[in-house]
Amino acid sequence: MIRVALQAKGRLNEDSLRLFSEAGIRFENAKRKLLSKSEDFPIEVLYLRDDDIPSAVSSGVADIGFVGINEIEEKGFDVEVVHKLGWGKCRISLAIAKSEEYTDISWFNGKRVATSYPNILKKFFNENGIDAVIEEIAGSVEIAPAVGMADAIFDIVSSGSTLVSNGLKEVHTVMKSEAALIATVGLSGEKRELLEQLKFRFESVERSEGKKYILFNIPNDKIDEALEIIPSLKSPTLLPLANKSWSSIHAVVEESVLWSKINLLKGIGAEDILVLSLEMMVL
Ligand code: PRT
Ligand code: ZN
Repeated sequence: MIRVALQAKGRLNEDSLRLFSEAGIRFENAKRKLLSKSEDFPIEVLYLRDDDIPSAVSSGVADIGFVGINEIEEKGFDVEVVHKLGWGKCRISLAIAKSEEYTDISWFNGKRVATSYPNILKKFFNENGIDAVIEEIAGSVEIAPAVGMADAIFDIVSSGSTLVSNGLKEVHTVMKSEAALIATVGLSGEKRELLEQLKFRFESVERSEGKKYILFNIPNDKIDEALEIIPSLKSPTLLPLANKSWSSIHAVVEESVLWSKINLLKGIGAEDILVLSLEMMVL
């Protein structure tokens, strides 16, 4: 049995549960219980605030967890980052009032900066020789300059629209973050084996993202041209049809180029083109 810590509610909760579900693992009463098991895999889930996940995994209360890299950096707990998940992407940036003239990082000397990430900011200021006052606040950081609590903020940004609507501008990105699968350092035996199985499933799901499965029929003398149009990860599948002068080709194609490939295939006489969604690519 392995125990995973997931965010109880918030930005990472849904994507975390979706990834487990796509990997064939659902949890009982996912919304109601703080600790719930799965019938599909020897795993139980512990729902926590994201701030508490690094310490839970570091201490072994949970064996693994999904959390933003920003929380790991801020809390400073020792954990193994097993796999970056590619979602929950954001940056942590310094922002100041739009009306202020910004020169360079030395602007922050002698200023007060409000943040919920004091440790990351302290380290950044130390490394850059900046002498500023850090005001730690738990939330509503972006309002601090307008109410006179601080001259600037250091906070998470993704689209940037929260900054704009509070009359702020982003002037320096200190770190980039995304969600990651983390584990207790030195996890071994059965738990390590289960972690490897999970990682294998997650990677199979991720590999299929942005890809479609395409099938079409093509006259035999056009097979070579068709194969040039759809370079495949592996050799595409080529099947004979009842009509002996035609064949069927099956392949995996990047979604971003799907329509241009379909046009090219139609141009060389492909027919009965079917596009299917792809759930997993287990290599
Ligand atoms: O209750 P709990 O403590 O678990 O949740 P929380 O409120 O601390 O965290 P939550 O759910 O807001 O975010 C969880 C994680 O998602 C963060 O630790 C980041 O790793 C990641 N993440 C990704 C973000 C954002 N994008 C993001 N945009 N976390 C917060 N934001 C905030 C941002 O600070 C701003 O106030 O969302 C607002 C909108 O951002 P803009 O730039 O798109 O306007
Ligand atoms: Zn939090």
